Amino acid sequence: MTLKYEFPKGFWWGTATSGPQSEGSADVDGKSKTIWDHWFEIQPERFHNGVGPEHTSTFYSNYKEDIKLLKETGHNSFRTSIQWARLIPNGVGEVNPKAVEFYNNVIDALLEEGIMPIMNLFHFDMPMCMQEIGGWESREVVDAYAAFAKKCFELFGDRVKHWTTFNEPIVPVEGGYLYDFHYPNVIDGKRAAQVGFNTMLASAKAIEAYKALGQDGKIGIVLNLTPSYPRSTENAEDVKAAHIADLFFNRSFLDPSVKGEFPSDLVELLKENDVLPTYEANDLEIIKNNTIDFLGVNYYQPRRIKAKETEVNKDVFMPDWFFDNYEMPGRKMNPYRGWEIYEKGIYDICINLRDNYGNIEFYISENGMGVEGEEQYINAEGVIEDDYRIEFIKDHLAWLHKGIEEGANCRGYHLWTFIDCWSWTNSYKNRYGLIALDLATQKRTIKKSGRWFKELSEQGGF
Ligand code: BGP
Repeated sequence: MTLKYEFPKGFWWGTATSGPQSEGSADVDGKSKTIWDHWFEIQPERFHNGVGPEHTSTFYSNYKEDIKLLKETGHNSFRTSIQWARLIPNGVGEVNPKAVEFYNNVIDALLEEGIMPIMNLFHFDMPMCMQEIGGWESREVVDAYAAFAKKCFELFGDRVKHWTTFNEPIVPVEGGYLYDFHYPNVIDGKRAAQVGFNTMLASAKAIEAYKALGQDGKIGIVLNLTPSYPRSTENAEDVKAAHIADLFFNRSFLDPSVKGEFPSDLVELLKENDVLPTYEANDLEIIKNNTIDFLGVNYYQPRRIKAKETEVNKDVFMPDWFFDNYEMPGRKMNPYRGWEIYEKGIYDICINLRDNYGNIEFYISENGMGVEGEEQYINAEGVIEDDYRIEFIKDHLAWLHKGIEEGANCRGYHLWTFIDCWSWTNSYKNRYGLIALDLATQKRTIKKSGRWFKELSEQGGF
């Protein structure tokens, strides 16, 4: 069969999930609380339908069967995360043997099925004991995280050859310190800047620890890139506003991760507004010397930006002082999640990485479509016919293919997600999986997209 879109040999086909969203067993076998467990205890009403982080799928107890389903849906690679609160329940010190056993079993089972594990070390899941001493505002936590990362490399690095230090590090900054959708629900741009800087430093320190061990693998970071498009490219104020949004939400982590340096215009802007984070003498050198080997790109949506038109409260520094979001007429929306669908964004990312970031090796580490009420698409055989998801993937892959043809160094495509999973404050509102989960019975049923994904992976394209 001739394929219209054929991807390079050895392309990574798979999905991503995270420990806190899939493992369940939140308080089993010595795992301590994360900020999510804590926040749900004190404010359950902030979670969709009051469904908290203990209601995930049951990967902790059911990983063997789930890994068979990975195989059945054509995965040759898979990303999940190691929960810090499970491996080192006090944040520092003693390692939990039950957690070591679990992650060893998962890694071995993946390898037995010929599925390459990509292990991530932080997916929004700050151990509560670490938050209590300041979370990412604290240097002690930065060092504790680096020690946790080193422990993971020592324990699992003989088999795991692809690591990522963080998933979407900008999200806890936005959610926890700017826009109130993660614990600790602070709204303060100055503190946000410090949290962002310390997270970046923590990533570099983990990379430093990895390199010092001399293991023969690669280490990277997963960033959610949101290309920023100005309302009008002819309006200098719109262009400037889009540039500033790009500095805050993309380049704040992309530049130091790939190039080892923060963008000078971002530094200037923070300085002018008296919100530059504090740092120690050799922090910048650590960041400079410990850049990534490869990048994971999560792509969901672009940002549409216009010059600031609305009034701002100048009491607390916020990125929003410099731009407004622009509701571009006619843009295609995912009505459930409220996110714009703009397939070409994935191509623009390819070209940006090719031209401005040394053509860094990357893979699409998340892309996906969250849908409510998928039960309405169940056919007589009990299978969800999610043709919209297949179309969504194809449309993005077509643009990704074009980017690769034009020289972008992309090694794979991972969908979010494998089995429908629990999702932060949205809980089970939006379903993203190749496999449907019945939360009450824990029954898994492969969706039409899951069958199609296997074909896609086996053919190496479509
Ligand atoms: C990404 C996260 C995932 C996942 C996904 C879908 O930002 O890395 O953890 O949740 O988005 O988003 P949501 O669950 O908010 O709909």
